Amino acid sequence: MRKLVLITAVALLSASAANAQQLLADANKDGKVTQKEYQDSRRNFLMRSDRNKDGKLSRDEWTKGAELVKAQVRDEGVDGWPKIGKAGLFDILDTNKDGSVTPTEIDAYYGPRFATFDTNHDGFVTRSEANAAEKAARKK
Ligand SMILES: [Ca+2]
Ligand SMILES: [Ca+2]
Ligand SMILES: [Ca+2]
Repeated sequence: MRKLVLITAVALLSASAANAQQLLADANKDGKVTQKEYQDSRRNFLMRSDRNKDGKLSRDEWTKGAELVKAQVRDEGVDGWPKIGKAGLFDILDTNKDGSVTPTEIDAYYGPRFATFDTNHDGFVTRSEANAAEKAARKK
């Protein structure tokens, strides 16, 4: 029983580290993340699933990509992996409902999200802001 608790705690810790790292898409390593860095990282991450390289994600590509990420996270033993890749996000991102997600649609979604992390509205998300956002997300 004790062992199980320990494993869960470790899994939670690594999940938290992964999330904070993901949020801190600090490309130029200056300790803070700009909106562009954040959008670039989300876009690049999602567009990796564009298998036929036509510059957009079909639902099929999305699903396959999500399965891949899920498998990776599961292999790393990160808690909460079944929640990853829920189909809902595809529909949220596909704002013009043409059945594919484009880089423009991805940027349009993650731009305003960045603003919610940047609590003092200086255009940068610092590590402490990222941690606070991550904590808030965990409470929901
Ligand atoms: Ca930076
Ligand atoms: Ca594609
Ligand atoms: Ca679309």
